[in-house]
Amino acid sequence: MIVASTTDIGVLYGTFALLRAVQTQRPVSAFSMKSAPRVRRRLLDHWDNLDGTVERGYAGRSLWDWSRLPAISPRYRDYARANASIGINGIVLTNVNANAKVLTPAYLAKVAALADVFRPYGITVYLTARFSAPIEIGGLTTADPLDSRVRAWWRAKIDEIYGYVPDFGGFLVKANSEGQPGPQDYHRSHADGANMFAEALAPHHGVVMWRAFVYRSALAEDRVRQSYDEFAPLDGHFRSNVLLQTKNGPLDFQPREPFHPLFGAMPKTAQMIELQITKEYLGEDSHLVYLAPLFSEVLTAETYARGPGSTVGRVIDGTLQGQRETGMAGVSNIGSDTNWTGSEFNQANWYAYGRLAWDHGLSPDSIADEWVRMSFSNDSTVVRTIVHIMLVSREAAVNYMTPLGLAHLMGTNHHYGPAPWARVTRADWSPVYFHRADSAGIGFDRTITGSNAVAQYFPPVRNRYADRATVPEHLLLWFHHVAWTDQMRSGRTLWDELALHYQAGVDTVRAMRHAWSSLRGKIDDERFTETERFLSIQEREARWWRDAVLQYFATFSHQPLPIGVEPPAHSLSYYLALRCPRDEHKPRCEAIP
Ligand code: GCV
Repeated sequence: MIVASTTDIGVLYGTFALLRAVQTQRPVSAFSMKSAPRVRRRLLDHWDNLDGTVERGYAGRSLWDWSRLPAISPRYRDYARANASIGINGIVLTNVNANAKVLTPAYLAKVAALADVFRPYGITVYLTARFSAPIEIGGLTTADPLDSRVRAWWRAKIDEIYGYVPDFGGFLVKANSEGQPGPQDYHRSHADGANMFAEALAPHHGVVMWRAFVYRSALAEDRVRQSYDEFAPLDGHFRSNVLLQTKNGPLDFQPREPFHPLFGAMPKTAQMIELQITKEYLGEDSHLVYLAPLFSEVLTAETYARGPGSTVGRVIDGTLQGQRETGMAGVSNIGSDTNWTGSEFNQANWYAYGRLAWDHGLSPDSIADEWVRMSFSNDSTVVRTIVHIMLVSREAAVNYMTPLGLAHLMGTNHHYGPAPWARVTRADWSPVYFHRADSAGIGFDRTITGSNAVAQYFPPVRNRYADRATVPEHLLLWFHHVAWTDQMRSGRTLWDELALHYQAGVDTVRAMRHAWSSLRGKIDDERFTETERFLSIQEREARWWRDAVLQYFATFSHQPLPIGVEPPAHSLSYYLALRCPRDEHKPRCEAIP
């Protein structure tokens, strides 16, 4: 058996591939494979804060123990090895809602200690840069990217960082988004901001990953238009070591969104995709939702930027438009839990992300098959059963949360559980802003008669989405406001179709639970019992979703539930009472009985 590569790290990856073949019981004697990653930077983005919390708590407590660092926990090495085994080669240690303190010498020494642990595994460290750091820790009165003192400050800071971490990867920046400071505070463009960092990083071969997730107050306009409107005109204005990091969809990591229209629309710009591994809007820890189908749906989506075959995957791997800098980022779901990710099945999403970052053409079922064999068993019944559960789980979540192109019906602070009735001061954070239900119908008109966001796509995608006759039904209400009694392709009314999707979501989770129960005794008790418990929560909460959403929409549609949909267990006022108080940020509000 020969494992060979042109680099040390390549040999490590090859060894992991061989181990994977052994663990999944492939015939090793005939084993021959050649593999190279399709994107260069395969990153995990931690949204971890310096106080040990993780953004909104989705990923538990942070793995990084900043108070003890530079002392090294053995878990850091295990973490690096696990990442290397799936080809991840970069870690952004800190939250995009950044804290400038991480750029001070005391923290840089801690960052250097982590970088030393990760380096042998081929993993480079990156940090988030707070745009206003020159003011907060630099004693300047401005952070204007065209001010020479500010530029000099960043140059010196970056030189200093490379003194601690000679192979530092660069910065990830969230600017002028959700209250974060940025170049627009000084009437400069995103390109001005990004290029300031890029210029200072270039001599060290570092990059800046500039996030395209921006939106202003959207009382009058459509929030999902804004990132494209802001960035598309800047194509060609970014330096070559800037990567524009764009979320998979134009809203915010929903159970289903169309792909982001910026993919393919900036041929002179290196574009990374940002996927969310942590399940912010998908039931967080307790819902079993395997995300490879979601990731793969967007990576294989046809943008038509250069005709057929212009998939999102080919935009970000540079083969479509010739970019040399390429990358993918996954928002990490890893915390300090013993099993890393809070639930066993969340590990599958970490695994799937790494495998797809290596090769975006891999199929969700082959990845699930590998993961189950390596994590549970090679027994064919166990593999078949668990892979099936995983593969149906994402569509189940779409069905019981936001079917037919609905989006953002979740509680406004915690993003857990249904709150289609919620309004908050910021209109574009409110479910009512997104679903637009009224007595006539439901859905956001993004065609020419509405916000016309559909025009941001290339033809023929644009035409397909704009036309009620051709829009895929799973995106219908994303692009159209549809009457409750309009006929769907099935011949049913929209109302009946919606209700049946919610019921299908509940039924699928029940079937997942049933299938799981057949595995008792075939896998270890600990993981069997944990998953059984989570699936029972998931089933109860799928019902919660179905009941709360349908009862609320029934107040507009005045339609009865179709045959086949179970009557709600509680009244609407009961569900309204479960709302979370405005200012609470906890991963879960009141659980329903
Ligand atoms: C890091 C969403 C999340 C925020 C997150 C933001 C982002 O709005 O709810 O918690 O902040 O996305 O991606 O920047």
